[in-house]
Parts: sequence; C-alpha cells; structure tokens
Amino acid sequence: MQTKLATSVGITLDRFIKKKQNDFAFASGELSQLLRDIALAGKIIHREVNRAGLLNIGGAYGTENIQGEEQQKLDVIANIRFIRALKNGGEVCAIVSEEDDEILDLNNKDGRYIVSMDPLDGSSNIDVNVSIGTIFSIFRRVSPVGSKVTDEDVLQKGSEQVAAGYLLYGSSTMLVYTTGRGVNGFTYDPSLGEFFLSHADMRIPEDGKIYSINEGSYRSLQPKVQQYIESCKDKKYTARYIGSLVADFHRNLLKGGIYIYPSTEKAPDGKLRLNYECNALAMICEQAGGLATDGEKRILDIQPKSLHQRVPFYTGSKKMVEESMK
Ligand code: P6P
Repeated sequence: MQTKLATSVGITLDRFIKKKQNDFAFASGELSQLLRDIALAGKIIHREVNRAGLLNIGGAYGTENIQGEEQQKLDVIANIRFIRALKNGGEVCAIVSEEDDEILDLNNKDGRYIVSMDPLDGSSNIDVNVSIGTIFSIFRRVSPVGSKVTDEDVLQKGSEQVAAGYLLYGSSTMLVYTTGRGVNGFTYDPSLGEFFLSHADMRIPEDGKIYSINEGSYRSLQPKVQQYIESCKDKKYTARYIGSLVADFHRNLLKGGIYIYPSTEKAPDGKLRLNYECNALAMICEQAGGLATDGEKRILDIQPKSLHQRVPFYTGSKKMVEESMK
C-alpha cells in the first residue's frame, strides 16, 4: 500500500549514465562528467529560453556569425553557457561551435574530448515561441593529450563520434543522446532540477507518412527531390516543417518520417552543417534504426574538409530515406 503513496520519480540522468558507463569505450567517469556538463548548460538555457520575453534577451544581437547569419541574443548566451560548462568540467580540450569562426581551445591540458555543437539551432523561432534545440557531437582527440589541438582532432568523420545528442526546448525540455549503444531520451523536471529517463531505447519506425522540407524552394530543387515530394503528395502523406531542425527531427524520430534539407539554387551544398548538425543527428538516427545521407552517401562516412562545411541532409525512417534516393 505504501508504494502507492510514494510513486517512484524514475531514473535520473546521472544514475542512468553510471548504470550504463560500461557501455562507454573509455574511462567511465569522463563521459559521466561530459554529459553532466552538457545537461547543466541545458538546464540553464531551459531557464533563459523560457523567460526570454521577460528578460529582454529575445531578438537579434546585432552581429553575424561566419555563416553570415544574424545572431540572436540567445545564440550568443547559449554559446557562452556551453563553453563555460565544458571548460569548467575539464574533460573537453576544444570546441567547434556554429557561433565561432575558429576552433575554441579551452586550454584544458588533460582534456581528451572535442565537442562540436550548434548551441541553439533555430533561434530565430524564439521570438515566435516555437521549439528550438542544441545539437552536439563528442569526439575523442586523436593528437597527444596536452599538445596543441589540430585540424585532425576537429575534422573527424561522423563515424568516429563517441557520443552525440540534442536538447529540445519545447513543451518540455528533453535531452536525447547515444554513446553508440542505442538512443535514450530524458525529460527535464524543473521543480527537481533533474533530467529523468522518459524514452528508453528509442527506435524510429521503419516507414512513415510525414515529410519535412521547405516547399517554398520547390522550384529551385533538383527534379529528383521534386519527384519525391510529388510522390509524398500522391500517397497523401502529411507535410510537417516548422523551421526548427531539432523539433522536426524529434517528431519524426518518434512518429516516423523524413526530414530533407537538399541542395537548392541558393544553397548548392544545402544549408545544414556537417560537423555540428548533421553528424550528431545522423548518429542518433542510425542508432535508432533509421538512415541519414546527403542524398547519395551515408553522412557518417563523409570526411569533413572544413569546420563549417555544409552538406545536403536526408534523415529519418529507413524506407523513406531509401525511397527519396531512388
Ligand atoms: P529554411 C534553422 O535556421 C535551421 O538551421 C534548421 O533548424 C531549420 O530546419 C532550417 O534551418 C530552416 O531553414 O531555409 O527552411 O528557413
């Protein structure tokens, strides 16, 4: 009878990481600390995103990033929060961020990890209260610990990721990540300040009926992509595209679907960045049983040539991605 009075609060992120730490190929404590640092930054950003309208931290910051995109105040804030959390945690030696032109060397001499991140993707949606997200990839450095971080450290193929994940600041804040042994989702309870396991061993349906693409650029798309869109309409699929990659990706992960940001006239290599957007979501999608390609080859097999390299991105249910490539 007593158990009915005090129902379990579930497994916290911390306890889950400790329980699974043998899954991690390297020293267990390193990953625990790294994910804890990311979760801490996520909690802080959750708080700031949810109060943006009240703290006058919405809107444009007045500068542009290397992509020539207008930075929002929360882009800059999120970038600072993650850099500070990862520097103080001590496990990360360098960061590649959408918001910084060059590699950020954290001077953590014992740090063995590289983090590539988009601190706040879709931030132009903040002012209209649409879900936004953080995307992160975790690599092990390849150059000797304590030496200067090299291009080789930060331009590794996605298949070399030791972990990857995203935070979604939506109707609830979630952390979804993989260390290469499946995908697990955690929901944040602000009243307790903890992430709790809410989506264990996430699997994407093998097929789906949702397609996510900006049809406004239809006329500038390659005929193959136009034909795929037409085939979705012929099958009376549902079009869902909210202009926030993490939110569209997460919905398709749960329900089945495909997200496409293809090559367009305006963006011949697509818009999304290989290092800190596509690689992480590709690892998660594959770990959940889906596919992620550039329209021809596996995203995780692409050798990055530059920090902010863009690639076309097709990701989601296995059968839908295969169909889109025919
Ligand atoms: P478009 C946001 O800027 C973003 O990087 C993704 O979150 C989103 O899916 C895409 O760009 C939207 O781009 O060109 O369709 O407005």
